[in-house]
Amino acid sequence: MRIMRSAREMGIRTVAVYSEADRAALHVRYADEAVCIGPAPSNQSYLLGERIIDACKVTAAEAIHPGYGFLSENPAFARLVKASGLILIGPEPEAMEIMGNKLSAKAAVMKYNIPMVPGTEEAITDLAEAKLRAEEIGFPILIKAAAGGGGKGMRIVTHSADFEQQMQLAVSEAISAFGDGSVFIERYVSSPRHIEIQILGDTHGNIVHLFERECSVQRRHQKVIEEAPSSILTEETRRRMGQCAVEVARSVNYTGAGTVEFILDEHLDFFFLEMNTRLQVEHPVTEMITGLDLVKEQIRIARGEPLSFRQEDLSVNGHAIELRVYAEDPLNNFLPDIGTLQTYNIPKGNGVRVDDGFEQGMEIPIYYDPMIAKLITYGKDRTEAIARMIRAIDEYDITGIKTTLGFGKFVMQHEAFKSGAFDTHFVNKYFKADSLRSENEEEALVAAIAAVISFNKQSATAQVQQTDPVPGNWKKNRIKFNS
Ligand code: MV4
Repeated sequence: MRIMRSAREMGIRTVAVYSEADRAALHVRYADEAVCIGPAPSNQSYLLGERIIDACKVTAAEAIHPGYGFLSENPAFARLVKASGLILIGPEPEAMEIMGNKLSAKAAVMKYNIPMVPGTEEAITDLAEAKLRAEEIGFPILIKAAAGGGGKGMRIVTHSADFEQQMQLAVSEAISAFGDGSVFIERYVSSPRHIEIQILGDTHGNIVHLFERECSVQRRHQKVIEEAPSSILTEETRRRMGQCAVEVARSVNYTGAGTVEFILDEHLDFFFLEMNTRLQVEHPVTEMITGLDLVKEQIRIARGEPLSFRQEDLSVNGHAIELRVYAEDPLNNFLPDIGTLQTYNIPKGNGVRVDDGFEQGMEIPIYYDPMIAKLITYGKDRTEAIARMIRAIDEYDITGIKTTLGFGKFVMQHEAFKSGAFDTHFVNKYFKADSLRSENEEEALVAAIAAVISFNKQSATAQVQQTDPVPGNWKKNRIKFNS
């Protein structure tokens, strides 16, 4: 839906591909044409590149936007698209391939002066040698899988004595997850912030950055809240990180939209980690603060057009926050919750954007990612964006499935989030299921009171009186009643 909307504004006709589970999906109805590419499991549909190429042939489609998941970072698919005479709206397969491996990514940027966490430059082949290197770096160290993603194959080693055992575990995890047992080590940055820079490169050698996104609020490597700009960066650090990101992109002649991922330590020193060679889920916050449409930019780049702006033309305007709304139960260890959207009403009004693909009455399928929507708010500053997010969460009306909306409100109201003093440990450090239970109980109490009042209305004695009201926070206001 997100991608087709931009295509439509550009006068481009679209073809949706869908699995049997998605027959009734909104994107199927929105597209000019739609082609079924197989059964529900993604390895029998959305992950089959050949089926997507076939869908292009039968509809005479000219280009493919690979989205944010599935085949979007798959160099073999990118090559297949090219070999079929089609255009992939994304980078060249070579850039995808290099950045798809953390070690080759680090090697590619080595000749540029990019700060990196001290560690081994090649895959570990000799345990004894690696242990010596770990002792040089100093514990704790982090073992990472070169082919890794989503935190898989990562192991922290606190003591030298655990090194061999943790290495073996990391290698076997990497083999089973990626079919590639290459691992390397780095100094472990214990409480980092995750900050990433959006870049755009055209096919004429122009590369710009679109500032940063702060993505530190995550749970088990699944991002929950993203914002732009980061509340912690100074103008100087922002400029230096942006410049580094442009150089990282330049090291692989990057074309299209991409994201350069950094961690920031407690001294605000930053280190390059990896590059994501796709448009990311959290791109809307960058769109809000720059005024650009990143999908349109991707399409223009794929057509061979030069960027229509230079770095000096870009600036940060206001503040945007995105909450990922997952069909998960925060009270039950974020277990995915499937079912029917019995009620589904989205928030509206000034500064609110909802990117979703569901309507009231639809089923949430079990087959795919549990993220059902993204709620994005924009404000003149961070305080306004937060207040607007809380207002929008309160307006969002979803029944039939459990969601992470209440969890999002918990984060927005937390002192550490409000003050900007948080890192990647925010959720583990501050969130307990009890943090939400009290709010739920309060809502239940309000509902019970409302029922009593309504029941007693005919006797005309019911009175509701709020004491000490807090504007926009009515659920927290104490209610006195007599009936
Ligand atoms: C790190 C790190 C600390 N030190 N590298 C996690 C996923 C992958 N993209 C890189 N990750 C990390 N690499 C060093 N040397 C901590 C993390 C990390 C993390 C990074 C970004 C966002 C969330 C995270 C959660 C846990 C660990």
